Amino acid sequence: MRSELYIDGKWMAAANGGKFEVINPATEEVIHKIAAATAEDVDVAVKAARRAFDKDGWPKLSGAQRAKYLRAIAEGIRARQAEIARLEVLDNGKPFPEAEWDIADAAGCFEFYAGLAEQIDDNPEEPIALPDPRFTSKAVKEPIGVAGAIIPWNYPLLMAAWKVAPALAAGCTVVLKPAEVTSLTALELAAIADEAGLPPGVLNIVTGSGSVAGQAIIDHKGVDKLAFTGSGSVGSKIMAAAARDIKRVSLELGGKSPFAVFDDADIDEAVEWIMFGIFWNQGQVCSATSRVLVQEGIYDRLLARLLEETKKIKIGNGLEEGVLLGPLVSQRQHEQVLAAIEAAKAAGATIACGGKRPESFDKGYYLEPTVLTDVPLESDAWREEIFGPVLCIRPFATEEEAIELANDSRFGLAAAVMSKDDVRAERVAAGFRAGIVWINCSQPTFTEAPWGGYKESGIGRELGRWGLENYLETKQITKYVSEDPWGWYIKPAVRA
Ligand code: TAP
Repeated sequence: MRSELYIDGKWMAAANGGKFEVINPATEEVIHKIAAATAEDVDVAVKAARRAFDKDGWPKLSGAQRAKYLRAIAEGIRARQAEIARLEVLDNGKPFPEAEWDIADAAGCFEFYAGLAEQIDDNPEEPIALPDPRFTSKAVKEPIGVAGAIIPWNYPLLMAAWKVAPALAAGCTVVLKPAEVTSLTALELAAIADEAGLPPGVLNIVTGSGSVAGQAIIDHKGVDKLAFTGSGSVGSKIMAAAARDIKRVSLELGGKSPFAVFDDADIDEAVEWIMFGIFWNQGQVCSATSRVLVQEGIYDRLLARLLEETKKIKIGNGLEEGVLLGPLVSQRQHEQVLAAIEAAKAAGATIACGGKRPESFDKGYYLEPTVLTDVPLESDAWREEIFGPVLCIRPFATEEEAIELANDSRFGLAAAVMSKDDVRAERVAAGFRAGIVWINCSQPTFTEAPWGGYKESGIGRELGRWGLENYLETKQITKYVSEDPWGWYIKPAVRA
């Protein structure tokens, strides 16, 4: 396990020697200590990233040259997939097969953006048709500069990949701060990038707290672009910092995503997707479909099946075979989710199953998968992100009511609909005010497709070509091509 900051191609301790503890959420044991970057360390990292961008020529490489590094990083991740997945389980708590899936996706993300980097070479400029024949014009894309990337703890390596891969493909250089509670795999990414020969300063990883290292990144004048995934409250601070310095900004924030199941849906299939939508990764998923709406005709039968299946979920250490639900990521998150369940009860909700720490565990941040019914529409449980394995479920009568309930939220990240009537499913999908809509499923995520939210769920889109655009500026180059030496502006005045 690595324990130092990775800055300018070198491993180093924090300037003041500070460290923070890494806790295994399954056992509550301290398993490691990692350097806690200070503002001084962040300054060194940003200056290295600036130099790599402004002087050392990373943005001047062809897309194909940058793609070689990205492909080498993808290969490096794949070569160590099981080992990195194990680290992710120790750090985050998720079941090992889920971690393996994440690590493979992270490698795939680097490969995908290698492909897009090569395409930049194929289409370096876009001609612009002008109404005046004395001029020609074209638009070219150029990297924004130094990107400050701040990521959360729910998909540690994958979230790093979602930001680092498109930024490097675009020609930006990066200072990345992983979440303090899950920094291990970001440091492995640095080691892999180093082995891949990535030039010094192109990727810098500063581990440490949000209030010190994160704040130093967002306040640094040498950073041109802020890319953030996490809570709305920190997202708002990041946007304020970006507004002050006119930095480019993209935000991927939370959600309270609905899943509407119509009474022509297959109940077993629906139950499977509902469970995937809320219990995967312990429900610590920004797009978790945490508000399920079920049409009255099948509500009772579906709820009964859901409770039956939910009670069968094997809870335990993510490294144990067959475990489907690991511990929550941290004591803080465990306390917050338990508090949200208590608040739901106080507001009048019924705990149909779960709702507490499983009795068989006296250590570890475990929580039973929880289903809440009778959740008042105005309660926090219905309206706010809980970010844990907690599902709210309620019946609806008509399509109009389902859409209205689904859209009655300050968030708009994702939404899902299930119906055998394709025309209706498409109509409901069109009616959802959300950036990601799933029909007859919940959560499948493809690197190729745009990811991001409406309303308070964020600004901008990650993944696909949209993810690359996040790190590019558009430059207009217009040329005067007329043979008339008098030009276009002066001539009328001279004539007069
Ligand atoms: P946040 O506080 O938003 O943390 C996300 C990242 O921002 C972490 O790296 C964090 O650093 C950093 N950060 C915190 N304060 C900062 C500041 N002033 N300047 C710059 N960076 C800063 O999320 P959390 O506290 O871990 O989780 C709280 C809630 O956020 C969750 O319950 C959930 O509702 C939501 N959440 C959403 C997502 C997604 S994917 N949308 C992911 C995680 C959490 P630290 O290392 O110090 O935390």
